Amino acid sequence: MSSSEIASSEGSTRLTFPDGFIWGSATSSFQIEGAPTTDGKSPSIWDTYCSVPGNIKDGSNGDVACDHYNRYVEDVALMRQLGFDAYRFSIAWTRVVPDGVGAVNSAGLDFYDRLVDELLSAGIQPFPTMYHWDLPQSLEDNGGWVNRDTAYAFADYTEAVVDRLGDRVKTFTTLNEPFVSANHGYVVGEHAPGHTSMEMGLAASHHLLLGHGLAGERIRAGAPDARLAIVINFTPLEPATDSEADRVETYHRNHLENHWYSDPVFGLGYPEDTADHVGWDRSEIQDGDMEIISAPIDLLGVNFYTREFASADDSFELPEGTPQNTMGWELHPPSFGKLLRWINDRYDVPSILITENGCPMPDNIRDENRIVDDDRLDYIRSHMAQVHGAIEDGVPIEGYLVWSLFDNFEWAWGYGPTFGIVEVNYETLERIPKKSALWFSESKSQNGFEIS
Ligand code: GCO
Repeated sequence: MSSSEIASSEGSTRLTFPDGFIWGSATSSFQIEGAPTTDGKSPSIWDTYCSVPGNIKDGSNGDVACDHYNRYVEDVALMRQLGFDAYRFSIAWTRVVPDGVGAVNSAGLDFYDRLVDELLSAGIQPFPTMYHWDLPQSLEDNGGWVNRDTAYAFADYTEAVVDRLGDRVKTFTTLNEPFVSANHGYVVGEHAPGHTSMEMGLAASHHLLLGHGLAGERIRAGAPDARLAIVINFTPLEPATDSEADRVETYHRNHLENHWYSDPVFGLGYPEDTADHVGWDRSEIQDGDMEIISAPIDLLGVNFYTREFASADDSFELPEGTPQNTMGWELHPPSFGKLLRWINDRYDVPSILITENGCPMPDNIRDENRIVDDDRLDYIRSHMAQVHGAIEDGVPIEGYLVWSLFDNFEWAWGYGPTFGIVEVNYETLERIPKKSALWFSESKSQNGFEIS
């Protein structure tokens, strides 16, 4: 059966997704695992970054987080109870190759081995991501992603993971949001490792993409039947005003945020005029790099949260009353549907999985012990309706993973923003599904939902 849209007598509409549509959730290693030194794990750039006063809003770190490293059995059982098809998680490089290069730490791999087995026995497809921002500190000490060697180290680490998990994992994802790794980590400095240099960011962007391509070769060789994926975040941009300056700003920011990674992966190269505009000499690009980067992938992971407005003087603020989440990001579902059609029109994309979509909300209403998060439920429902509409228009979307399974460590924001559909009590570490989790679970069981 394909997707369908059936109007009911009460004025609401039932949206049904195609058979086999994947419903699930996503997390990342540093945000949930804790256990920062267990079984031979070394520090990542995020352990270091958190240790500098002022870097994290609430002064917190990832030392305990959701304690998932010790509670993964309980966590998988919860996902099974909710009926999820898939779980996207990331692997901590610092557990598998603690020095960044060289010796493989078997005890670190054992954890992901057990997690994959636990998921499979619960009937949940594992979607591991090789890199969700937690670079080994030892590599950063040698220049991090600004150093080309890091791309090769990433491929070696990936090979070690594929050797261990490739007999069971059917989709391997290389990078999560390379834009954020390069921009927030090397240009803006609001993420680890905290550099503030456009030049470093441009070098990092190329080496991240090279790392994706090189790791992809190892995935192809080590797990020929597995699918190869990359996860890219997209933030649709609109000019704040009609002025020429704002339109030029929007044009280049759009290239830097929404084309810079996907264009090279799909063989279109870097946006040349914007590369000139930001003064990139391209000295990092060596012969053959662009071919390695553009080797075919099987799946594009799309992360979407919000749209933004660009103004040349950075003066734009959302008008009062604009619907937004607790981090001040506008809630604008139509931008999502438009984006999905744009991706499908622009690229020869074999399949799309929504790998992240969700929102932090106040979570201040309870019924007994459960958070009643109708606002988050509405966000997920209205964004999934956009996904449904895009599927109807022929965009090949195979599933939707909500960000996030749990409330967790939201990077520089610490534990303030709560993205989870499952609440985590940070005192007791108890997990309690919010109303949105129950709705998502119920919708999954019917492969659709009502929308008014
Ligand atoms: C992301 C991140 C998540 C964030 C989420 C909300 O890939 O951006 O995967 O780690 O928590 O996006 O900011």
